[in-house]
Amino acid sequence: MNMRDAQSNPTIRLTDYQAPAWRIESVDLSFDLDVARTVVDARLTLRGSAAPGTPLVLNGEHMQLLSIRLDERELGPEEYHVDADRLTVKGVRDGSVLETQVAIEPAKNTALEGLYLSGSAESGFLLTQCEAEGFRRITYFQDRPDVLARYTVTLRADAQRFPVLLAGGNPDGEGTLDDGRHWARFVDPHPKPAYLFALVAGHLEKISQDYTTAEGRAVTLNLWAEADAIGQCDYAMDALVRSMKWDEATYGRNYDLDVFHVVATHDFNMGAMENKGLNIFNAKYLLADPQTSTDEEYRGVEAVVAHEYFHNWSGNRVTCRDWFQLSLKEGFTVFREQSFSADMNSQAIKRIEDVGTLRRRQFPEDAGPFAHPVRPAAYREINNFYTATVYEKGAELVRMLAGRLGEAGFRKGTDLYFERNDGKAATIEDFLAALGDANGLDLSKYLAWYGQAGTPRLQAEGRYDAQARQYTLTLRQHTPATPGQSDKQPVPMPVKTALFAADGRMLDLRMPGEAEAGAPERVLEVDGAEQTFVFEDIDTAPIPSLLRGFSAPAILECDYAPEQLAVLLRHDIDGYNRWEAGQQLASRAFDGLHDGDDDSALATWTEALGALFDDTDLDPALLAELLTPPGETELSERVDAYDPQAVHDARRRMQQALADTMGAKALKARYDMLHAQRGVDLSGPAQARRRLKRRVLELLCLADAEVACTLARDQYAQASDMSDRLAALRCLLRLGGTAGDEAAADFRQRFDGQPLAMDKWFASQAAVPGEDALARVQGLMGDAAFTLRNPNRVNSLLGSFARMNPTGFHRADGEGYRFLTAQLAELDALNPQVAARLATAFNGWRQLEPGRREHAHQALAELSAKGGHSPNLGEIIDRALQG
Ligand code: B3K
Ligand code: ZN
Repeated sequence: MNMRDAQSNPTIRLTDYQAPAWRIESVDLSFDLDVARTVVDARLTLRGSAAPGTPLVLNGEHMQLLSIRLDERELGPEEYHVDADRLTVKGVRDGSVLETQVAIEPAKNTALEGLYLSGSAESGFLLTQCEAEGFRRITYFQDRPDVLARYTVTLRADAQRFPVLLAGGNPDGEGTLDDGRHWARFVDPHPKPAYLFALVAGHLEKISQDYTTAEGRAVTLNLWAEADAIGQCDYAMDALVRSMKWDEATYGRNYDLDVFHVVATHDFNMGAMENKGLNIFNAKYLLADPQTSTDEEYRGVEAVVAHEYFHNWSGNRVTCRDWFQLSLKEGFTVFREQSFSADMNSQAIKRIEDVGTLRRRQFPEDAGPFAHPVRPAAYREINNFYTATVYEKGAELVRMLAGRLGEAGFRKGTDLYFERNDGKAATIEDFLAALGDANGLDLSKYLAWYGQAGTPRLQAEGRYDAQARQYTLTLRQHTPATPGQSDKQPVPMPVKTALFAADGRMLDLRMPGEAEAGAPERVLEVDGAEQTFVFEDIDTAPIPSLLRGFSAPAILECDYAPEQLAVLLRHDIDGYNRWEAGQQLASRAFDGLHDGDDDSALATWTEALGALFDDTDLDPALLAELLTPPGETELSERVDAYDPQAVHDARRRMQQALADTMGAKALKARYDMLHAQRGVDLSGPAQARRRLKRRVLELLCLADAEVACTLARDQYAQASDMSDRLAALRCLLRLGGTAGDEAAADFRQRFDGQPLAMDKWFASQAAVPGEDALARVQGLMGDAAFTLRNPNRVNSLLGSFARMNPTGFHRADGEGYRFLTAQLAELDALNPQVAARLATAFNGWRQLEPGRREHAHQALAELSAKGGHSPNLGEIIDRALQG
């Protein structure tokens, strides 16, 4: 067995890409599966015209080579070489067949990459995770996405211990063997890279459904889970069928195997994985039932099921040439998933949620030490680049392209992209070329977005000339420097624009050269550093509504008066921009409180919301979002020396003022009205009501704690679904006192042994603000249900503390930092991917006020000095310290 460490991981650069010297045409794998020791036989048929003598270099780690044969001949020691992370073979020709046999140890695999065990050695099941580079822990192979091979996989195992045997592809026979063992074979007709390989073996139950694709293929859909969870798969099945239909209708994409398996596990490093024909899901994104899942989690299941299914084309049929192109599949697939979710739910709310996620997760990334382009130029550990930038900002870039081409043009473009690149490993250039060629356009200027880190600033300045009845809008863009990339270019930015009068009227727009007024909403294309746009026949000083629908992933800087934002908040017909105006106004209110004692913007904000609160026609979900100011992380970006307590206090004052403006009586009346309509109902309107009810209860906690406490206790006790129960628990925990303790104790007992509910129990306590949080979290680590070996548990307790609880984590005495680095060191030895992700909580340390900054710096420096980290954690710490 061998280990890589941070020192042995060299930097990989996009500019160094070289096509492989050898290709692997087909691979025949056979597994003798067991928990402690699994033996893997691989038979690779090699192709290539490399210069004679060019050795074949295969990746392979954490395995023991038992035998090696080339073209049916056992190789002698001088004919091959085994290193810690590779196997080099001499004498390979076009058409050669290489056979290796290796042994691996799944039960010892705590990194959850390669073949590993979910659950206990006695009753758990075996599964694989190969993306990005896990296949090299299974057998010696060219573990890179541009090597596409045809797979035949045979699984053999004890029939009692592993009754279910699954691998990707179509089933190709099964049978029994001597001594209680059995076998099953699978053939995948579609060439695929190694990262899409998967197998699963163990005790699992399934639900099945027949599906016929639009092209007429009969497919069996199987969703698999352990016996105690199989009853929670129905919603995912429903979401899968809807996703398949949607992709047929929207992109003309059909499923392409006879069977599609999806398996749930509680032990998974991320959300889910799109392995060809055998998706594997973190249980959190597959299992759902009203008792243990919130409305938000239902929407999460729907989105992730769709996302992984959509990868079958955007990712699997067309894959990435190298990992720098990751956003080719991820950004595009996130965009596809966002469009699907918007179609299934509410367009405006989905957009608000997605932009919110981008701001909370991607903007800070772009502003911190780990800033990288959507197509990074270099990496040490690719797993560190499954980031909000590659995913969410990548999706925004595809959205801009889709907007530029229009619905029909974009569809023509994606059709051409899939047709040209089917069965191939493609690049971002291939994507832009196909979209452009299908529409007779050159889209290569969009490459600038892919290569440049940092969030562009869009400055807008309007000038109204009453005499000429002209409004002139000047738009300027610049992108601040990011580590290692100081010179930035202007990027093509579609700025969707409308103009409003002070009375809320949307103005007709006529631009120079137009005979008469046209659409009241225009897309202004800003390509250069500065551009000016003129609007004619404008009879009143207008208020510009810019970047409507968040038409480009930029930060808008426009000198609005608070009253102008209030007009947009009340009257804009674009639900997203209405919310955005409210967020801008709230941010101004925050500035006034944080930087001094100016509460003028605050009054404008609370008054505008007060009026909207009484508007019963408003979608309750939108109202809930309007009533929520930007979070502490977003607000922290507005201040120079970030003092988390000061930001928290200012935000709390805003919320208090809002609650006081509404008044306890009106809040309680609205709560009662919403609560009267409760019941297990997953429809959109019912979810929207629960969303608003939760927000109203939170505000009532500020307006009248006593009344709110009584309501929350009742809501907790009588809840028929998890959304209501968890919302009440969170309020009670924040109110403090015995009611919170009692509810937490009840929850602990009620959901004992139910992992997904327990995760919420840990998370909601870890997120309660204040200095006591650290002691609470330390106490919770002693709970019998806590373990560092389970990624969901780590994220729910430590992740919530470090990310969702700024006043707790950033304690002024630095104890929060020292606690986290101690956990990171321990976690890294078990699971480097999870440790590295958690460590990114330190990324913003340089923005902190001097006292905290020094503590954070010291904690990081001490962790770094300890050495011996995984490449994953090492890269994150080094970048944070280099800045
Ligand atoms: N492609 C996987 C993510 C793999 C992460 C590897 N560290 C899931 C997804 O994006 O669909
Ligand atoms: Zn994905």
